[in-house]
Amino acid sequence: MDAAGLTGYIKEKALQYGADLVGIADLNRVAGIPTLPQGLLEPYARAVVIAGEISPDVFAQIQGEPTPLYAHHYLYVNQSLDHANLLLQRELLRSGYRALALPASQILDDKEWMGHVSHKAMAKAAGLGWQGKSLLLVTPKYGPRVRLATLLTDAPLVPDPQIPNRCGKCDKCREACPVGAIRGVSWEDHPESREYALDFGKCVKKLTQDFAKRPEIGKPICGVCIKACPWGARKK
Ligand code: B12
Ligand code: SF4
Ligand code: SF4
Repeated sequence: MDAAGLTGYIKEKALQYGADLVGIADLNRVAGIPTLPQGLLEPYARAVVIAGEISPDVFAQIQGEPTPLYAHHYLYVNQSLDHANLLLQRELLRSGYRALALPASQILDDKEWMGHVSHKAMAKAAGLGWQGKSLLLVTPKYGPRVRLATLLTDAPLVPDPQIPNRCGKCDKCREACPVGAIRGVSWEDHPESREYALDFGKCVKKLTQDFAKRPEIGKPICGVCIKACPWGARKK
């Protein structure tokens, strides 16, 4: 199979395996990005990034705080993305390429709050959307109402074009945040630091010291800045 044929095949499989969106990133686009462990991206040239929608009806119930339904739903979408990613990993391994499926939501460092690599940055590099003022990945179709997972490979897949930032003058996530963590700043490509976009400590404190300690939630989740984004509003 040539590169275009393999790219089409992998994208088709991603959708069949349950992803709602799929894109290909050239890893040169994220050169210098922090990873755990350091040098994680070195053997690879491309990333396949998949997204799974969370229903707008789940967010309809969120009024300033997460709900038990969202706490269940987000875990289940993570699992379905991990499953799709493993099946895609198998496709690439069987075709003779290296492939490493990274988990949708595994925290490796709970002081710096880091996973293997930022799926948001990878998704942006794969043309799925842009990192909005909330720092979330905003897609044209579902807004930030998606969860993400990344598969690293050396297969010569054809990269997708990137989408420029479309936040414009919108400020809705900043207005909605219950602790005023979103500074409301914008950027062309990506923020120079997490702290530049967020008062990060305020968000972490609310999620870990309040929401995660509620027995019916039990996880550091929130969902308020996701719900606020007009790009994620129901389209019909
Ligand atoms: C740890 C973690 C948290 C921590 C820390 C969050 C944070 N902002 O980093 C806590 C518990 C607070 C948290 C909160 C939330 N999280 Co969280 N979290 C993660 C996790 C597991 C790791 C994040 C990580 O490693 N960040 C590292 C930092 C450095 O990356 P970053 O935030 O993208 O910012 C940098 C890069 O983007 C970089 N960058 C971007 N492009 C480029 C290019 C180059 C060349 C360079 C050098 C740098 C660069 O610039 C930024 C500054 O350095 C990811 C899963 C994953 N592996 O990605 C989920 C993830 C980011 N979380 C997610 C979500 C939804 C949330 C919450 C809304 C909670 C919820 N589920 O309701 C909030 C949102 C908070 C917010 N506004 O950002 C989703 C985001 C989905 C989306 N549409 O964007 C993810 C991707 C999980 C998933 N599989 O979908 N989370
Ligand atoms: S996750 Fe919640 S606390 Fe954190 S920035 Fe979004 S709205 Fe604010
Ligand atoms: S709510 Fe508005 S400012 Fe925030 S991420 Fe969405 S479009 Fe951007």
